[in-house]
Amino acid sequence: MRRVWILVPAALLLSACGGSSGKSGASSSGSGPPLQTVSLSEKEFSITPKAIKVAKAGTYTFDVKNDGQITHALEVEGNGVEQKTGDLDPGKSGTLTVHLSKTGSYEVYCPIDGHRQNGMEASLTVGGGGAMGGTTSTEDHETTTGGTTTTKGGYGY
Ligand SMILES: [Cu+2]
Repeated sequence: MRRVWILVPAALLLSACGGSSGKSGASSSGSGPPLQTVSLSEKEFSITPKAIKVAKAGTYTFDVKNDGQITHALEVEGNGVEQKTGDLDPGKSGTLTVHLSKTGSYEVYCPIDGHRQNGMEASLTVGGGGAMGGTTSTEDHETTTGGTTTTKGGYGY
């Protein structure tokens, strides 16, 4: 009857090893606390950074500062989302908490008349969630020298 004593612990060990394979990723969806705060700067007429990327869908807070001389605001739009700050006087900051429930592209722009057409827009990309080590690259914006905006593409006034 010694065999029983040997077999039982062996069986326990086997089941202990094989049983706990693979965590089922409990993805907490819904509106939790913001995953990240994205800082933006606005002036005439640009939004910095021009390309915003976040790793996955979720709730994000946009912290926007008006570094310009006139009133600006910030709107985030796309995939069923449309939210904006109130008017931001020069030197003021505002925050906008947005639930980006879908991956894909969103538009970020200044909703004040004509500002977007003059260049106050940025792209926001929400990644697929599989990205390892969420890289928030806010470094790849072009360095535009000089304040003269000579990019008048449309003359439809
Ligand atoms: Cu503006």
